[in-house]
Order: sequence, then C-alpha cells, then structure tokens
Amino acid sequence: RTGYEAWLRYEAAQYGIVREAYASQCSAISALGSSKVLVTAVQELAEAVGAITGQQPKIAAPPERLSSGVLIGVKGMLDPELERLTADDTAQIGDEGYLLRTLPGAAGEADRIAVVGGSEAGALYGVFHLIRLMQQGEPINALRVVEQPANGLRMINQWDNMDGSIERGYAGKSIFYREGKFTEDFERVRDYARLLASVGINAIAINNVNVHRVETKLITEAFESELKKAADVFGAYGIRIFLSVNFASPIAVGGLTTADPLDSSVRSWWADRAAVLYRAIPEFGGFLVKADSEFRPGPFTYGRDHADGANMLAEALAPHGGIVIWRCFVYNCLQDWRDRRTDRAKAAYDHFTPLDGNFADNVILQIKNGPMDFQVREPVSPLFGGLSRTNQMLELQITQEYTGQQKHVCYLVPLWKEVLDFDTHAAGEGSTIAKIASGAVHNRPLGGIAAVSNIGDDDCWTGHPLAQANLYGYGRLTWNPALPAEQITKEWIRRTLGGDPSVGEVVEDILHRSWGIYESYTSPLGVGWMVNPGHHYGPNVDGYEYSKWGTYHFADCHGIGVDRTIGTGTGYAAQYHSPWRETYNSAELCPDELLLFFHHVPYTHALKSGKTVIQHIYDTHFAGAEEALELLESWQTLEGKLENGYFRLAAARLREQSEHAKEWRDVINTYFYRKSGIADAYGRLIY
Ligand code: BDP
Repeated sequence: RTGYEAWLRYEAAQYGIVREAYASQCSAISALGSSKVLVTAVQELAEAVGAITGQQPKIAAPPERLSSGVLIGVKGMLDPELERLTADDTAQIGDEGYLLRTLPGAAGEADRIAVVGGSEAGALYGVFHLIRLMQQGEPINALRVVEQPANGLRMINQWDNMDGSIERGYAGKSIFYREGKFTEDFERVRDYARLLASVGINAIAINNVNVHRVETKLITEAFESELKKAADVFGAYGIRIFLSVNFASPIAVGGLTTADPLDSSVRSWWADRAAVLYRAIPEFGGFLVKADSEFRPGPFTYGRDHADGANMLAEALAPHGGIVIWRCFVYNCLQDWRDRRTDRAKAAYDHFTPLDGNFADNVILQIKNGPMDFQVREPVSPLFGGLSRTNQMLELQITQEYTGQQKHVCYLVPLWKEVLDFDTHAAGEGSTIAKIASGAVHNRPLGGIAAVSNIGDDDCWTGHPLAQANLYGYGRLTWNPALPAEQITKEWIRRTLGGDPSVGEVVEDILHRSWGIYESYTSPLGVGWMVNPGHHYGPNVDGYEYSKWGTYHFADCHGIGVDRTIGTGTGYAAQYHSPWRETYNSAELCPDELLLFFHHVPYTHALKSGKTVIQHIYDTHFAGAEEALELLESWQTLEGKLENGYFRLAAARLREQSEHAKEWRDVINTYFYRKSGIADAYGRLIY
C-alpha cells in the first residue's frame, strides 16, 4: 500500500559501515520489566534494527541482563548499577521524559545504550528517538540525550462518526467504525497508534465532537468491550483514550427528563457512568465536550454557565483521575448578518473570560488557534491571553478543511509555529501561546495541544501523501514547540522518502512554499472564508456573505474588510493586550496579512508593501496560480526517484491543485474587478 508506512518506513542504512555499527550497537535488546508498553518498545526497536541493519537483534527475556546492546527501562526500576550510572541525567526527567545514553560495557565488552524513561511511555519515546536517529543515518555511539515533553497532553481529536464517515475527513472512511459499530479488525488502529506514539502523542478522543445518536451510547455498557479493546491497543503505545460526550446524555440514554448540571439526579447519573467506564477501563482519559455550539446541547438550556457544565462532569471524573476537556468554540451561529455590531470573533473571549477561575482543576478549556475557524490566516485567539486561573489547551486542525482539503498541498507547520511563538504579553513579554498552552506561564497543573486528525482508511492515510507531513509535524511540535520548522521538514522527508538529497531539496521547497501559495490564491489579507458553503471547498466569494454564520467580508464598491477596531468597529481589537491591541487597532500598524481581518478599507488603501489592496489581490492571485503550477512542475522532476505509485498519487493531486488554483484566481479577481471597477495595473484582466 502506497505510503502506508509513512515515516516509519525502514530502509537499510545507506552505508555498510553505518549498518555494521548499528548492528553491533543494537545487537541485543533487553527490557528491564515486562509491562505492555515496554514490550512494545522492544518490538519496535527490534523491527527497526532488523530492517535498517539487515540483522535481527537478539531479544533477551527479562530478567536476563545484557552486558552490551540496548537496555530499556524505567527510572527507579533499573538495577542498582544502571540506576547509579544514569542518576545525574534521570534526575532531570519527569514522567514522560527519557534519557538515551551510551555507557561503557562490562570489561572487554562493547558499549551499552541505556534508554531510560521517566515512565514506560517515556522509555517508548526514547526508543522512537533512537529509531529516528538511525533512519537518518546519525551516529549512536556517544549518546547523551535528555528529553522532556513541553506539554502534558499531546492529543489527537478524531472527528469520526460511527457510520464510518468522518466530519471534515479527506482521506477515506473511518479506521475505527463501520455502520454504527466498531471495526472488527483493529490492526489498522494499532498501526495508527504506532505512528502517533512515534511522534509523542499520548491521548486521543476517538469520536466526533458532534455526538450524534449512536455515539451518545459510547458511554454505555453497549460498547464496553470494544472500548476496552481500543483502550488496550492505544494503551500498549502509551496513549489514553477519551470520548466526546453528548451533554444531553442523561436524557438521550439515561432516561432522565433533564440534563441540568446542577440537578442532583443528573450529577449522580454522570458519576455512575464514570464509575462504570473506569471499572472497565482504568486508564480511560476522560471526556471532550462541545456544548452550546452549532446546535449541540449544553448548560445554557438550563440557564447555567459553562463552568457549571464542565465542573459537573469534572466532579464525576475526578475520583478516577479523569479530566474534562471543554471546547471554547461557542458562538451564535444564527446571527443577523445585517447587524454589523455583532462579531463572531469576539464570542469565545466574551463567553469564557468572565468564568476565569471558576473551573475545577481537572477541567481544561480547549481553544482553537484563531477566533474564527481554522482559516488560512487568522490572528491568534485573544482568549489565550484572557485566562490566567484556568487550564488551557490549544486546538489546531490538521485536517485541511479550509486549506485545500488534502487535494492542495498546504504544509501547516509554519502556520502552527507562528501561532505557538505568538507573544500574547498576558503576563509580560514571553507569554507565548506555546507557554500558555503548556501551563508554564500561569503555572497551571494541566495543559497541552490537541488537533483534529487528518487520517482515514486511505492507503497513504492522508489522501495527499504530502499531508502526512502535517500529522508528523504536529506530533513533533506537541513534544517540543521550539523545534524549527525546517528541522521537522527535513526529518519527515528523510524518514519518509529516503536520503536522496535531490529529492529532499525539491520536497522541502514544495512544503515550505505551500502555505504561502495557498494563501495567495485564496482569500486575501486575512479576511477568510469566500468558500462554498457546507463542504468548504473551492471559491465562492459571497458564499457566506448573507448567511447567519457570522463570517463576512463586507465587500462593496468602495472597499472590503471587517472593522473590528475599538472606535468605529466591533471592538474586537480590545480583547488583546498591548501592544497588539494598538497594533491591530491601527490600519497603519496592522500587519498586511491581517489587514482585512481588522479593518474595512478602500480598495485604494496602500499596504506596507506599497501596493494598493486591489492590486495586491490581483498580483497575489496571478502569482499564486502560477506558483501552484510550479509546484507540480518541480514534483515532476522526481519521476523515477520515488516509488512510482507514490509519485503519481502526489502528481495527480498537484495537477488538480494547479487547475483549481486558476479557478480561485479567476473567481476572486473577477469579483473584485467588478466590485471595485479598478483595472489591473498590468492589464491581465480580460473580463
Ligand atoms: C468547523 C467545522 C465543523 C465542526 C466545527 C467544530 O466546519 O464541522 O463541527 O468546526 O469545531 O470547523 O466543532
């Protein structure tokens, strides 16, 4: 299956001398313990070493001790000698961290490699690090690596429905469900767990946040055995499972007449549910909740606020160590488009900042990166800067709902880096999103990053083979948000496509240009949307303009953009700390790429680049469509250098992208030419 192995594709090491070195350094593997995650770690390493070196390592059965080879264990549970030799380093690792260290072997023996985790999962991450080094041909003879994840929760959200469909899925059907049931064959789920664990993911919500009728039953006994199975499969890779729950479950499956979070029968119903779930699955993670949003039920029905709702569930889960992840994607999706004072962008902040400090310690608020909805360009959600006494986590979207639906290549790592590095100034300089989400800025007990998955049962997992890089990069960033995008890209290429530098250069260039190119031929200057309603693919400038969703551009014959300033506009800019508030509030200071998100300006408004808004629109759309074609052309130079199926799959998508980019260009340029009546300075418009 083309692309199925993704970045865990093990080629024999290129040079004999390297192969030999790895083979002798990893000639044997032993685990100091026999728990299921350590067993996984041993198997994974053995498989990788076998494939990379051509020699199968010996696997020592515990408690047999090896005098050379790779020793895998958990800090505090090693033998006294190893404990002593690694103590300096392991003192620095917490729960999921690890140490990789070369230690001298016994007299006359070769060196040993110790992989010591702060927990079993930590040891597994250490093993995957070692594998990563070998896939890249790096030396492993003098290792001293100490790693600790920046985020406690490194999570994936599946938007899978039990009928087998995936909301916003662009890579086939669910690998989890078919026709209202769990799949019988968990092999593919296991392979997914491997991919996720290999980049450090430790949590997964296995059903859509929009919980329909069948999925509501996931918390009942009806699915207990399948849930247990899923939990075991993921558990063997150190990943906890979560369920998205329906806030109205007490009514829908509990036979109660209310779901009021302050009602005692409701509270005890949820407590019983939690107890039953945890009896079956002691390592169950908890609940993910979308409430009072896009027609989902929630506490508002009962005149309660979201802290009441979240805390009620938190109380049910707390005795079992479970957590509630409560989404902040809450806004009025039935607004009056004629009323320019309402602003969807303000909603999350307005709903949640008054509740800061009211949430239980085992509640985390999950906040989308931007205030709207995963557009190609948005400012960072101001809610991150508006909460200091509440656990928060960042929500990203790997699935490319608004960024080309895995037909277009759009490498999102650079976008995510911008988000993570954004300094909110919430607690002075350095209050970046990365540090707020991890909990570091406000010293919060819980935090992390979640993202909507982009995989399905498609052979290559992600529809577009290059979209695998987004899943990979996402995982790497949850572990360490400070990793440079270029490093992530290089790693992914090397591991997935091998070491041919002429391939690497081309693919790296394609990935790194892709977000900018996509942005340039789609909606301009941060204004967003302009897509076909419903499925969200392809251009439709007024698709959402006169509808209730709160997603407008306000283009008329004079100008375009949303006035979100403090004086004349919706006042959204006031939700930011200085200096962003002033920066965004001023059309002169506002960065070009976000101008139309914050300001309504005439088409003749001069950007910092010196161009007018209208000429910028024309230029970027002409250039973007041309560059999309260049992506295809440069991919075509790889023919014969990649596995043929893989090559053709991506080529077909890039061809579709280049065609579709022309459609975007023409629809957008024509629309604005007609609206503005201003001709292109270079006479390229023929309509
Ligand atoms: C939007 C999607 C919709 C999701 C919603 C959400 O269009 O399918 O249900 O977000 O995040 O991006 O809940």
